[in-house]
Amino acid sequence: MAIKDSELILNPDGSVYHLNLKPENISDTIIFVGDQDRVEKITNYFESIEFSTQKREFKTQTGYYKDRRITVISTGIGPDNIDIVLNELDALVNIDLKTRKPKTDLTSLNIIRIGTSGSLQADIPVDGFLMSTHGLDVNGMLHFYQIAGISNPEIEDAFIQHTGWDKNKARPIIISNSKYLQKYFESDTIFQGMTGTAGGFYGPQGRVLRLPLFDPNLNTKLERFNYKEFRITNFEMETSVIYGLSKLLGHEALSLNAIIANRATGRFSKNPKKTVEKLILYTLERIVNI
Ligand code: R1P
Repeated sequence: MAIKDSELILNPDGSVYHLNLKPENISDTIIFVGDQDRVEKITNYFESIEFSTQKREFKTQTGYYKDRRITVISTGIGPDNIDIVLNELDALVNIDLKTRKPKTDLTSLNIIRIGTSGSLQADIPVDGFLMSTHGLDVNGMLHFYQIAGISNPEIEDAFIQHTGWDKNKARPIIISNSKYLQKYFESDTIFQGMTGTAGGFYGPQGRVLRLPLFDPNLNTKLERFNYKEFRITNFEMETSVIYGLSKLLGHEALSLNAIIANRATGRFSKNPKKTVEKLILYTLERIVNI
């Protein structure tokens, strides 16, 4: 059955509603960044750019780096934006936009996030890189989908017990990365760990300006969580939902983090732009081998 106009919204030119993209505008290798200004920091390294567009915070450029066709897209901040970006990108490759029907021959995208993040562990320093082996979802967005087959209840239960997680908050969900992509990006120079994905920057990540927190000890509990080989290394706002929706839709996803703050030591990078720049180069050099 055709998907109704109200459910899959297309612009008058046939592009998808928020991203303003048509199927031919994107590669199957896609870099996600949060900040729209980071898109050109990446595509400045490209030999050529064949397509650019922007609507709201969603800026997209597609071009070539060392003969590899790559799309870079800014997602803006937070899990809610990832819901839009991943569903619309998937529609571009896996739904026939003319007949409005899902295709039978599905395409799997390679999605690599280059993000900034705060470390929760004293031994993961500012200006380091971290690859997320898992996303720990503490924001609840994924509960609107059928996630039973992709979560890790054993580690989640240990986390719930360790933190005394309040039953009125959404159950935390743990989703693993793409092991297929991980092997192209792991090295001695990049830490690995479980990344907490919060639905906000201040309270949800334990920052106090004027509002008291529901659980003032939550960050300490996160820092101390230790179950089998799992510990929580850092906080940001997109990874768990990129991992969750990618798994559900059949895409490969990997999140790479430039650590620009250390919440355990209270330090902030003296040159976060340089750290992000180095992670961009690290990523581009490896993406061409996929
Ligand atoms: C918060 O300042 C934003 O920075 C981090 C967080 O995940 C959040 O999106 O990532 P980006 O630098 O990729 O946006």
